[in-house]
Amino acid sequence: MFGGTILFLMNDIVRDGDPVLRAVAKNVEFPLSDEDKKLAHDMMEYLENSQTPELSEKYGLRPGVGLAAPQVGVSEMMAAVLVPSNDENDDTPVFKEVIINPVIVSHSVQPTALSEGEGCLSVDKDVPGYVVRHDRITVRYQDMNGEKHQIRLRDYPAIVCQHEIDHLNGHLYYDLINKKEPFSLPDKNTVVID
Ligand code: NB4
Ligand code: NI
Repeated sequence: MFGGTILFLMNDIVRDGDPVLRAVAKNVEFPLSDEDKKLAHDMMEYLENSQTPELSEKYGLRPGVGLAAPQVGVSEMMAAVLVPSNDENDDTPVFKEVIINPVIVSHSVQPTALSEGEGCLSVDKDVPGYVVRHDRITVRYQDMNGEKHQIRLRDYPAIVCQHEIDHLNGHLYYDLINKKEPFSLPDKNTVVID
């Protein structure tokens, strides 16, 4: 009825405490190996499945808009991002890409944070607080075909990409939460996104 085979389940997601989440991932070489191609497709399929209510419910998938290779135990610079459309009359995603070897080459001074804070498929506990990030970023990455891209992202998609790129460098979202005052915003110009 919905989609094909389920590739990754919650059981496959590495949880906080596993050293792979704290390692700096290895650069990926091109052409992609068959294993890496499958990994890229499987990660994107997890996101698609997890955003399909019937499937996320049936298989107990936590919904996700991003997934980084270290989260499935592979220490490589690869992450899937699927930011769905916010227009009910158009289901074209805002951003859908497997980003490989991504680097943030420049960013705004202006900070941003999600009003509800962040969650992570690899972190079972809830850590409340603002995760302050760059509001606008320029990211250089390669796609699955090895084509090089340099794109600008802002607000929500920029936050998602920063969360994923952080994973590739061994960082978790709660590292960025102010321990004493989790909901303080030192910069008055922070864009808070609902
Ligand atoms: C990555 C995100 C955490 C904050 C913001 C949000 C969800 C994740 C983690 C920034 C990146 C996964 C990867 C959501 C979610 C909104 C869109 C579409 C329909 C449900 C879905 C729910 F699921 N975070 N989960 N966490 N991560 N928005 N949405 N909705 O995606 O750990 O490293 O399906
Ligand atoms: Ni995460």
